[in-house]
Amino acid sequence: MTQKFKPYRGASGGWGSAYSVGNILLRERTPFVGAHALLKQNRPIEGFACVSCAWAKPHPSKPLAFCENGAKATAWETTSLRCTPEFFARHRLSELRNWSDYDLEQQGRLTHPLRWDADSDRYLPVTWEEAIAEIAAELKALEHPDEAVFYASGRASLEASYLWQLLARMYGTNNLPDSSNMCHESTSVALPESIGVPVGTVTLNDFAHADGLMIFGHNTSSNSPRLLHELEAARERGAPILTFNPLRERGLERFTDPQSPTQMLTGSSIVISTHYHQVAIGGDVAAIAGICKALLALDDAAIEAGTARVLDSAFIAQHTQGFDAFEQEIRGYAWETLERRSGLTRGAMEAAATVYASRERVIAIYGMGLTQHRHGVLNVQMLVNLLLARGNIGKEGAGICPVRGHSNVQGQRTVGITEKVEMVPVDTLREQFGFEVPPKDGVSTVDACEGIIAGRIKAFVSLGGNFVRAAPDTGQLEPAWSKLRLTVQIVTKLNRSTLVHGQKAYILPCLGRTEIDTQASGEQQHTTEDSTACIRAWRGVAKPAGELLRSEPAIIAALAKALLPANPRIDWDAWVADYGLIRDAIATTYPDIFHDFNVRMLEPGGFHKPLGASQRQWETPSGKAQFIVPGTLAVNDDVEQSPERREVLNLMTIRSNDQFNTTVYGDNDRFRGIYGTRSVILLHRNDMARLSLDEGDQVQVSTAVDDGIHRSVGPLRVTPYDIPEGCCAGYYPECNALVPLWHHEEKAKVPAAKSIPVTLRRVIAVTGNGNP
Ligand SMILES: Nc1nc2c(c(=O)[nH]1)N[C@H]1C(S)=C(S)[C@@H](COP(=O)(O)OP(=O)(O)OC[C@H]3O[C@@H](n4cnc5c(=O)[nH]c(N)nc54)[C@H](O)[C@@H]3O)O[C@H]1N2
Ligand SMILES: Nc1nc2c(c(=O)[nH]1)N[C@H]1C(S)=C(S)[C@@H](COP(=O)(O)OP(=O)(O)OC[C@H]3O[C@@H](n4cnc5c(=O)[nH]c(N)nc54)[C@H](O)[C@@H]3O)O[C@H]1N2
Ligand SMILES: [Mo]
Repeated sequence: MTQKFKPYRGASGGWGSAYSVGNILLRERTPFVGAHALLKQNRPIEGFACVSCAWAKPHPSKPLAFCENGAKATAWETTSLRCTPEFFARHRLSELRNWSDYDLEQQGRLTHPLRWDADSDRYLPVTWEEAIAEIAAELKALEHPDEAVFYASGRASLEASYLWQLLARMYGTNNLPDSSNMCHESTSVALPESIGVPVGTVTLNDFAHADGLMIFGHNTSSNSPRLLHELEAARERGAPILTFNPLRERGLERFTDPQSPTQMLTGSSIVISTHYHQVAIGGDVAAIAGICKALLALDDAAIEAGTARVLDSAFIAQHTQGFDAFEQEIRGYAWETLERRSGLTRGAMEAAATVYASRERVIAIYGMGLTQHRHGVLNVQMLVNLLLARGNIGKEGAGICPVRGHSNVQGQRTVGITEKVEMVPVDTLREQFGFEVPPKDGVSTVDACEGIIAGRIKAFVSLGGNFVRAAPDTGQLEPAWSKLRLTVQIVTKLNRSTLVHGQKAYILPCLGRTEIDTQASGEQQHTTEDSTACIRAWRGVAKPAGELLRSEPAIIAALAKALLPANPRIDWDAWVADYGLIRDAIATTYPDIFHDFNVRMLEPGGFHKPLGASQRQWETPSGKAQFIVPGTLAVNDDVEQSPERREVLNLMTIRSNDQFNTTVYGDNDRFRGIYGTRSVILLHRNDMARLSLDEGDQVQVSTAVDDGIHRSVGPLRVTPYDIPEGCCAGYYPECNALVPLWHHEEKAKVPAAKSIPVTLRRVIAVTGNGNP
């Protein structure tokens, strides 16, 4: 496809979205069942939960309960394309390693268990029995269970996730890193300190009652498009929406609802953000501090005028701690500093405070733009501070809303996938299954990478995902990864993590969530938890992509039987035969959340996990909600940007509208007006002028840190863009090689993929009009 760069002036959603869905159905040669499956998408009990994002599904469901990207994800899974042993007979892995992510996954669904054959450098078919026995033997041969890692991407059901953590812990390790470690772990660390819960406090009901919304660092139109319906409804009620994002994301500006015949036929659209603030990358702490400072000034004025207070002083007195220190710190910041750090004017921050102060029920939504920073935890806590100042937590229509990524990533934490022992009900598990949870914390994603690079970790078993591609510092990780003794990928499609493999390597192909899962007791249901802590049952509707595919619970149980000594309290076969028994076990481990699980999962609309904060019960050490004093306004204090380092830009890695994480559906990023290529770097025109770069120049991008490692990606096309000066953007996962492993959130260890200091070097200059 030819490359094209042209601002997108349309709304998000609308016909562009309908065409895009049509295209992928054609390209994946989606059979009728696949297209038909869309009608069952997000229909609880009779249908399946979307395999794309974790946004909540309304009850009752809408006639077409899917969005553009959900439809793409379904088409991707229900494709009629197959990646069979014949494919591997034609291609050696050394060849496949040069293929793009797109081309690899475009081969379709994997159909056979496979084992890498060193002599021919190919994957050859192997029986399930052999594969499982050999993997178990390798794991048993390790000197210590901590030499193995059990990674989980966030898609597996609650049932599969529960079995996964049990398998790892009974084997002897808490090495259970997951995709959250690269994603919302900043949330999981920030919120318990602030409000005593690890997840968001709002439900769809709150969205229906909010009279104001704020959106920080979330690209809603591409990544959780169904959330646009809640935003649209809020706008129709007259609620203002304040957006803070370095980029003017199109779907946060205008949206045409594909479900609205009037909007579709008339081409009309609705304005989503009433106020759009292009904060600098990493400028959120300063921006929120500025809004809080303006809020304090409004409150001072109200006290003087004898009018209603702007701060919710009763709430602050009764429910919170630490306000005085917080207030003092905020008053102490100079506007000039806040402006420089945030990239916003004082007027903009004051205007935001005025709008915020005028609303009674406000929800704050956020995504990776807050979490993937050195101070990602502080980013989140500042947003909570802002909500607490006006009592916007624990009342209907208000609260904090981290938008989770993978469709069950929140749920897998709920049932024990975590490397942190303090999160595990050790006593209950001992009583239930008669085993001791290993006392030592396991590894996070970053720790796992360090362990692999240092040679401490010898085996890596993945329940989904594409670790090698999703993790930071690709240039360090890949060579180390191929020295692992064992790599096992339980996946649906070929990806880079299957090709850069260990000395013994297996691919175990599994059923996807859209597919009918038949076990000894009949067709099985499974459950997930969404971003609003709502737990529900689902079932697949499509015919499995191959006869040999096994479900994730069946694969995990087979591994457990081969790896672990027999345990009279666990009948793995019975669990696989009837997932209802796994749910009974989950209910025993976590009775407060999952009592009567098999019944409640079928309730219309599912059931919600109890969350103290949404009832104003604060499960923090002080028993109160905590104001957190920022202490710093810096983006990267280890790689601080000084005026002399003006050649250094701050790079964020972003997703296009045509990808799901490392799965690249195509080369177009429609809403950003970029077509036919992902090899671009988006720059402000002033930075281009200062660095003497022209549109269309090709540059090599290097990480500007001094740790003795050269990290570079390119060539990327210089593309002028509406982005704050000093900031630039490139695509994930292509730019992951630029993220130093140590450049992560300080407490949560989430790679700081949104603020990488980089320099650019021109390698090919354009001549004339913008064409190389
Ligand atoms: N179609 C599709 N859906 C997805 C995914 C996908 O890849 N494709 N991925 C899923 C997953 S796992 C996740 S975690 C979510 C990710 O969804 P998002 O949380 O939206 O993550 P990103 O796409 O990385 O976009 C981050 C946004 O933050 C902005 N941003 C970057 N830096 C800053 C900053 O310093 N401050 C502020 N205020 N904004 C900033 C960027 O401009 C961008 O709009 O989506 C999920 N859903
Ligand atoms: N630079 C940079 N790096 C990032 C990010 C960023 O914004 N910037 N984002 C981070 C985030 S938020 C996340 S969540 C991670 C994502 O990291 P991962 O979750 O590891 O990666 P995915 O790309 O989602 O995994 C895709 C693979 O999952 C497999 N798969 C798909 N469906 C199923 C299924 O039903 N079962 C099984 N077993 N396998 C399946 C397919 O084989 C597919 O190739 O990446 C992180 N890395
Ligand atoms: Mo994510």
